[in-house]
Amino acid sequence: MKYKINSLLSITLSAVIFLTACSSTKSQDANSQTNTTTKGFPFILPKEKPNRPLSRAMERNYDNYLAPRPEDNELYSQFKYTELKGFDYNDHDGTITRRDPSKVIFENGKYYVWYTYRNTPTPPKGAANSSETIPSSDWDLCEIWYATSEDGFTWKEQGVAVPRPPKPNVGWRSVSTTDILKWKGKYYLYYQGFMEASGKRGDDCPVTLSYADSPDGPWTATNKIIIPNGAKGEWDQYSIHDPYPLVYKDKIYLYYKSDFDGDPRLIRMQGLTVADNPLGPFEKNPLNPVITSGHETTMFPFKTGIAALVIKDGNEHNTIQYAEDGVNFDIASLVDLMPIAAGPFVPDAYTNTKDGRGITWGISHFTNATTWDKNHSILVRFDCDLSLDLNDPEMKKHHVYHKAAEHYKHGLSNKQKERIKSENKKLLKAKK
Ligand code: AAL
Repeated sequence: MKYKINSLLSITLSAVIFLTACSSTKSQDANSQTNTTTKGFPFILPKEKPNRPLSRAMERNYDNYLAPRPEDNELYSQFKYTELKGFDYNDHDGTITRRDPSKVIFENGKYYVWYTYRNTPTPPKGAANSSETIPSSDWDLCEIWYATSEDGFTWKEQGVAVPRPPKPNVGWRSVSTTDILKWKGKYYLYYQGFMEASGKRGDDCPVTLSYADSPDGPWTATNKIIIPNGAKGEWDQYSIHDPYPLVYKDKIYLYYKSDFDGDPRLIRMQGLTVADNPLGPFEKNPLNPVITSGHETTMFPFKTGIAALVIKDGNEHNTIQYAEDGVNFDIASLVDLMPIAAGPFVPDAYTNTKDGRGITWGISHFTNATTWDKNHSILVRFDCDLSLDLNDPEMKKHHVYHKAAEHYKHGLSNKQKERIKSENKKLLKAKK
């Protein structure tokens, strides 16, 4: 009996001990679980998305960019600028402009760039004051000129590539904003062809084309509209700007921009049109506009897709975007001080690559280079690291530092100062 009682006691004791042990392991487990879930976000930013609850912003930081840190993001870069040598601007009196450069290409042992060139008796005077010789805008009464260089810094201007054709051919009023395509050993310049002074209604034009066997010309004008404006009521009914061809998926992928929605609500977005032949027919993508922001077009093959610099204007300005299919773009990075109207050197622009390597430099422009009454633009070189083959930590710094003087240049207008004065007055009056 004694034995029975003892063994009963010992069984009960073991059970109690076992149960206590179990419950304490359980609570230890629970504690350690609580500890990991409530522990703060790690001090060292994880390279991979951590398996823990994340804020929407942190989800985005891992899902939307090529890397969680800008310096590891191949589509993030700073932009550095260098004044070009070799171009004369008539003491910057506004009578000579060079703007909207093409992509840079390397042929015959040198770099080539084409651009809008204006040489007029006066600076632009607006549509109302324009005439056969007085330009309405900086890109009115222009020709397409080109220059060559061995280092990309010092350029030798070679003169006209595409002059204005005689009236009434497309572009008789002005030819501007060109870009180059190399296709099956021939060269094609796409450009805006104006049939009236820019600014009469808006900045209205279609795109036309000249072709040549050599980048030095001679260029044969098609005198035809190659990329037509959209039908009445469509977003691109008035303007096809900034034609920008690439060879992608065995075809010519030509991106462009249009101004729409009417003045003063003007909006600028970008579209895509595709052809098998440089002379067309081009078929506009049914999803156009494919980029909802930006101003001039700047794209390059990147990995298996297409990357785009989305510069001024729109909700997504100051971004670099990427489309795996060349059509559906996502924001890949947010950047500062972007090159305006950038024409990059894109070695694989026409190789039909499925392994785009990116860009490291190009030519862009600064508009209103001095003052509005001497309005003209100048070409400039930009450098960056948007390349899979370069790793330049200086280009990957996280922000651009501006001196106070730069900020003060963007001061309040008189109208804004007046508004603030009257708001202060109202507050003071209410207090009395
Ligand atoms: C540029 C470009 C097109 C416009 C005008 C000249 O920045 O977008 O070329 O027509 O401005």
